[in-house]
Amino acid sequence: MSAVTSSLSKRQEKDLLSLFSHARLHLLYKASIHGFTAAAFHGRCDRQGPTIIVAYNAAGFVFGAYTSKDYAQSGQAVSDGTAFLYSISAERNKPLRVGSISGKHAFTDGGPGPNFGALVFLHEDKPAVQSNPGDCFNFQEAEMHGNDLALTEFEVYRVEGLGDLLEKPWRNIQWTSERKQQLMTSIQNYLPEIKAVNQARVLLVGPVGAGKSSFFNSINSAFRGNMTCQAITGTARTSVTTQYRAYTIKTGRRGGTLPLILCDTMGLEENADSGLNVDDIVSIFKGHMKDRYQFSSCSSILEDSPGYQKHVTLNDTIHCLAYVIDTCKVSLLSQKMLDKLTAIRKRANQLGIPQILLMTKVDEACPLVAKDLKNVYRSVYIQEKARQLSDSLGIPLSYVLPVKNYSEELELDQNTDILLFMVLEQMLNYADSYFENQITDDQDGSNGPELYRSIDPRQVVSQRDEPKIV
Ligand SMILES: Nc1nc2c(ncn2[C@@H]2O[C@H](COP(=O)(O)OP(=O)(O)OP(=O)(O)O)[C@@H](O)[C@H]2O)c(=O)[nH]1
Ligand SMILES: [Mg+2]
Repeated sequence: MSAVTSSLSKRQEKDLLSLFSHARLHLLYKASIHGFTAAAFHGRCDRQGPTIIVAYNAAGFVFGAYTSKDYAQSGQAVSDGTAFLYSISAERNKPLRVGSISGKHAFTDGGPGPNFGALVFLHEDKPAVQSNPGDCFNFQEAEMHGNDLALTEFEVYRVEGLGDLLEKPWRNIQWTSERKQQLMTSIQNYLPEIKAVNQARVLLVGPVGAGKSSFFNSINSAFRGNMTCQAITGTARTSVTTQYRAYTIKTGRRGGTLPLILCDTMGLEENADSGLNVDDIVSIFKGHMKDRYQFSSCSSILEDSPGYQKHVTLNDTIHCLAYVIDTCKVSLLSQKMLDKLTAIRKRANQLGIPQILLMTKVDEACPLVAKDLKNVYRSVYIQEKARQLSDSLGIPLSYVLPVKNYSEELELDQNTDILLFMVLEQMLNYADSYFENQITDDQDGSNGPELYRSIDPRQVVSQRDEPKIV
């Protein structure tokens, strides 16, 4: 999913949001990228629920129209008591808001560009607006758009209500230093159930920019005790991560390594021939991809590729798969992306790999969570997004974990660490389920009872005991 970014400045976005009581904006359509045509507009904005049009002109006006009703090209005149036109300009310290003239409809739901009577956007499939004040809405043209009817940009956002806080959280978290310590200790003391396996291997997979590399950096920072940035992170159209990386994590500067390897990948994109491909993911599942393999969108790793590892053991295979999804983009996941994720899920199921879903950027998604991370399981919005993800990917809600990565902070934070460690603890629990399945699969005892750690959970592991994969 390549990133199409908003042209709104922080100040303009704040002004726009002030027109609603408690909302988030999701960019659906940007004419400079998708085309200044009615067809491009309808292709992205029809049947999206409440939306706001944001038109920009060279005179510095940001103006447009809100409706809570769907665009559906029905040909009908649509009434909407909540619809309004608005204008934001640097000269005004509050947005201008204009409701419809009493008894008049809000817009004509036709095939051409959005037609609010007084403002007709994408007029004749051009970057232009037609202005007819008095037709359904009344305003002074100089105040609305400064008489500049040529558009420099045209965007449409879905407006999502954020809801409030639940009285009771949907998961109980102890936000205490004792809990943080307890989680840290249990993660550090974890030992995979199979003796010959030294570390649980967890694979991070998800769309471009979802926060996969940041998750590794955050865990690494939390265990080292200071901010680290070993994995390169950032925002770009295509994946910032282009190499497969299997990261080990140290506890403290000179401490030992955690019994966990986090494997970072290139981001997924909608199209079949861009971003990380499903065949490469399957090779990673089976342990065939070497650390630092350079991904290529157009071809997958082959047995004779330099980064291909032929002989693999249980130490090399993936023991838990974590999907990483940006909470802000949940409702914008395209069918193509969902299909890709479903194909990955199918292959992981076939190989018996347990799966978990991380919902990142909860701070960006909900201002109540940004204000206080302890609201994460009380935010109606976050709960709704978790349910939505669980439904669309067919993953039980209990496998969905909201998380906040460190992104711009200079100091560690106890609550952020607790959420991060809870995710890690679940990953290790799920890796155990994978190991348990290996044990069940081997009940004929052909590998010998000494294979499993349950006999002596603290026994030191020898590299020479590695069981072979069949
Ligand atoms: N506010 C906030 N920003 C985040 C969070 N996680 C990641 N980011 C930011 O999102 C951007 C993308 O993060 P990355 O970790 O590079 O994402 P990625 O999934 O590795 O992306 P690719 O490697 O390009 O596929 C960066 O600017 C991060 O700082 C989060 O939980 N909260
Ligand atoms: Mg990355």
